[in-house]
Amino acid sequence: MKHFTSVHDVDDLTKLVDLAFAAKANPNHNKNMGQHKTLILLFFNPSLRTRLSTEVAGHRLGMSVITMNAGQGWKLEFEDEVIMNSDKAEHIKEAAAVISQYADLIGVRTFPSLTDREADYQDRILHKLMTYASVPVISLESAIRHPLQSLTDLMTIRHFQKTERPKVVLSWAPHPKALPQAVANSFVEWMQAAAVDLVVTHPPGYELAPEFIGATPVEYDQKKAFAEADFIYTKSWSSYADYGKVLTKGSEWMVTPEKMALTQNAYFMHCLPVRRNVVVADQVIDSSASLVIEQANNRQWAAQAVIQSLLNDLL
Ligand code: AN0
Ligand code: CP
Repeated sequence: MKHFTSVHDVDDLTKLVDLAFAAKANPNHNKNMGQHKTLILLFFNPSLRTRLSTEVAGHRLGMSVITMNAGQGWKLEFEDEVIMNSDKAEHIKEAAAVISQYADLIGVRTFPSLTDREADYQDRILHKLMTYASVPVISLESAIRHPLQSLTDLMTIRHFQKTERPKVVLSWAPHPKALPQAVANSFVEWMQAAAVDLVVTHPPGYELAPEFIGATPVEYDQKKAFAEADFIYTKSWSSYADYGKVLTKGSEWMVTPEKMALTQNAYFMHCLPVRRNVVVADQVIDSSASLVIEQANNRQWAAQAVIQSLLNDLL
C-alpha cells in the first residue's frame, strides 16, 4: 500500500482486516517495526478518536509521533499560480515538501467547505498534500471520505456478524449542524467491497453522490429499511444535491427503541461524536445492542494495521 486515502488504495481488504485483528490480539507484537521512524499528524479540524487512536497506534509500533494542530501554524495557500498577497503565508508546495523532510508518514484531517461542492469532491487539499509530499499519506478524514473509520466499522461488523451475509442499514439522522458526507460515502464504499447486503435509508434530498451510492439500494421508508436488519449504522450528513444544506427539521429520523424492535435484534453503530436524543435515543445507545465504544476501541487496531502496511511497503 502506497497511501491510505480510500478503499481503492487497499490491495487486499480481507488481509488488512485480519492484520487489524492480529494487532488487537497481540498489541505489542510489532513494537520495533517503527523504530527511528516519525509519524506526523496534521489536524486542520477537531478530533478526539482519530487523533488519539492514531497516536496510540504509532507509539505501539515504536514510532515517534508528532501531532500538529494545522490551524495554528502559518495559514496555507492551496491554489496554484496565485499571487500570495492575502493572509496565506505559505504554499502547500513548500509546506508538504518541508514536512516530508521530517516525517516518514504523514496523516491529515481536512473537512470539506460544504460550500464549494466541486472543490470538496475533488478532495483538493488532500490531493495537493499528496502531490507535494514525498512520503505516504494517511487520510484521517478528508472532505469526502473517512477510510480509517470505515476499516474500523468493517472490522466491528465482521466480529459481531451472526450470518455469512448480514443486512447492514445506513440510516440518515437529524442533526442541528450541517455535517460532511464523508463518513457515509466511505461506509458505503467499504460495505460495497465487503460481503454484506447494504441498504441506505434517508429522506428525499439526502441522496449521496452518484459515484458513491452506485447500485446500492435506497429505501426512503426508514421502517421498511429496518426490517430484518442485523446492523443499524446511523450518521447525519448534509445534502449533496442542495450542497451543504440541512433540509429536514424534527426528530422523525432519530433511532429509537421502537425502530430497533423492527430489526432482527440488530446492533446499533455510530462513528461518534454523537448527539444523544437527536441522532439516537439514550435507550438505544445505552443498550447492550450498542457497539459504539467497541467501534472506538477498534480505531486503534485499524490505525495500527494501516501504519504497519505502509511501513512494510517503505522497507
Ligand atoms: C464529523 C463528520 O460528520 O464528518 C466527524 C465525524 C467523525 N462530525 C462532526 O463534526 C460532529
Ligand atoms: N469518529 C471519529 O473520527 O471521531 P473524531 O472526529 O473524534 O476523530
